[in-house]
Parts: sequence; structure tokens; C-alpha cells
Amino acid sequence: MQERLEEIKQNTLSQLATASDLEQVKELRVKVLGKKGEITQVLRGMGSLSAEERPRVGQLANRLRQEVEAAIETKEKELEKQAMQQRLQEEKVDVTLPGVPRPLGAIHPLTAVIEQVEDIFIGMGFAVAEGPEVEQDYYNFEALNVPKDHPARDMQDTFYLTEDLLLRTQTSPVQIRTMRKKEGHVPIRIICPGTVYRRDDDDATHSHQFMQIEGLVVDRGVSMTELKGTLLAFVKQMFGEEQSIRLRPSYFPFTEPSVEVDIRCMKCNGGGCRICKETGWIEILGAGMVHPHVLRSSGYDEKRYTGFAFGIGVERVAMLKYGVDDIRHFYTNDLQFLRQFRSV
Ligand code: 2NM
Repeated sequence: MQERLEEIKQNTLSQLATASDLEQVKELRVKVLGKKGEITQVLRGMGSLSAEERPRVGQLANRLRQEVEAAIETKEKELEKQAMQQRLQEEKVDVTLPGVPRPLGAIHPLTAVIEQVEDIFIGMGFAVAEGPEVEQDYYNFEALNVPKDHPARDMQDTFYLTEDLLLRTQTSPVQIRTMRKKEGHVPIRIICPGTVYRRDDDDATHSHQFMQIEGLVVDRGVSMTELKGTLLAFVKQMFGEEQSIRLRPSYFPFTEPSVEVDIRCMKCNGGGCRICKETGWIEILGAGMVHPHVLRSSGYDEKRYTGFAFGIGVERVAMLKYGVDDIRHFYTNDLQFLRQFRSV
């Protein structure tokens, strides 16, 4: 038995010496020290020994157990250390290498203008309303007092999807929807930013898809004076405190009276130049008092309430503000153009 124990010890130590990974060491531990392992096997046979021999062999077996245990532990530590060294070597990171550049984006100039306009009108008590770009004829034309034979309704000017469905040509249908939802209650103070579509050949100043911000106020006693004051406050915040506005009579089917609003040319300061076609003024929006037909058909008593509305062309404002000479720049996704707005 003693010989058997000595044999187990020699075998184990030599196998341990050649073991090259932790898995092999683990198997060896089970084979020698496990519940059905070689040492246990030896101890099972102790019944045949004499009473004097038994404690001696038991002692030897226990010492062997401890020795093998210690040898295995040493080997495991060694292999773990080796594995760690290997990982450190393989996963080494050179922290002095330059990083991967993450290019910064920029706010699109049209988005920048929309957010500025929204902030200004929110500051004057307006809420922002949005609606569908695919509209029914009723909301886009009928409710806005645009007669059946009006040129805007022509197939030549509007993108029709079906006889009744079209791509909205302005954001005013959102205002009609808001009025109907409020069921005759006042006040209404909203602006409606969004994309609109008109059949047009694209050139430096026209795009078949563009953006508008329309405003609507409905209440008791709303006047042309309040319209002018509101637009002047907007223009001063948008284009500078020194700015002034000029109202010229105009015509829209949905407002009466209607006006076109000019600001002083920021290029020549009113002196006359190419930008303002020598007039010293630049048109930036259309506006007017909401036509009684529009109020009435959207559920507002035109004898009790009045309203004003206006429409701002976002591209036109952005072109003036940032000195852009071609509307198509906003839709070409040219990075050289867009990167100029990183500081905006
Ligand atoms: C403009 C010019 C003048 C306008 C009118 C309405 C509504 F819904 F109240 F009838 N919304 N927007 C309006 C009036 C729009 O854009 C140049």
C-alpha cells in the first residue's frame, strides 16, 4: 500500500509537471483527490491491514493528500499567472495612438430659423401646432375661402394624390383643424411650422418643396394694430432691434384686408442695392385679418370674434439671415455648405 501511495505521488507530480493548461490540472485533481479518486481507492483497502499498520498508512495517505493538494495549487497559480501575462500581451492598448475622429454635425439652417421663430412667438404667448402634409381639399382650399376656379387649385400648381387628397400648399390647414377642434372657444394663438409643396420648376429662388411658418390669432377685439405690433416685435427680435417694417396692401383669399410686410434691406440699410432691387425694402411675409368666411366656416361667430394670420417663408428668412444665394443649397445635402453652420 505504501508503494501504491508512493507510485500515485510520483505519477501525479510528473503529470503535473507536464500539464499545460488549467483544464488538465482540474482533471488530475479529480483523478487523484476526488471522491472516487486514487487516494480514496487506497484508503478503502485499509480494512485488510493490521491495527498497528492502519494509522501509519492513514497518516501517509493524509500527507500525500496535502502534498498533492499543495503541488496542484502551486501549478494552478503558475498557469493563471501565465494566462494573465498572455492576455496582457495580447490585449495591450497603445494609449498614445491618436483617437478615431467623431465628426460633429451641425444644425441645419432651416431648423435653426424655425427654432428661433418658434422661441420668439412662444415668448409672445403662442403655442406650436402641427398637422398632416397630405391634406384633404377641404382643409387646404375650401375652408380657406379659395374659390373652385382659383388658379392655386389647378393641377398645374398643386400636387394631387387623388381628386380629394393633395400635398398641402401651405400650413393654414393646420389652423383650420385647430379652430374646428376648439369649437368656437377663444383665444387661439398658434404658429404652425412645416413643409409645404407646390408644383413649380426649381430655380435659385423657387423650390417645389419648402417650409413655412404660419401664425393665427383669434379672439374678441383682435385688430390690425395688434397684427402690426406683433410682427414688428418679431422682426426686431429676428433681424435686430434697429429694424422697422412697412405694410403694403395685397390680396389673399383667406384674409381681408391683406398685406405684404417688408423690412429694411440689411445689405444696404435702405440705400438701395441689388438684393432689394434698389427699393431699400425686402418682402419677408404676408398677413391679414382672417376673412369672415374662414372664421364662420370653422365654427367662429364672425360678429363676435376677429383674427389675424400671417405666413413666413422659412427659406427666404434663412437666405437673408445667412447670405445664401440659392434656395437649392438647403436641399442638396452638400457637406461643405452644411458645415458652415456649425457655429449657428
Ligand atoms: C399667409 C398670408 C396671409 C393665413 C390665413 C390663415 C387662416 F387659417 F387663418 F385662414 N392661415 N394663414 C395667411 C394669411 C397666410 O401666408 C403668406
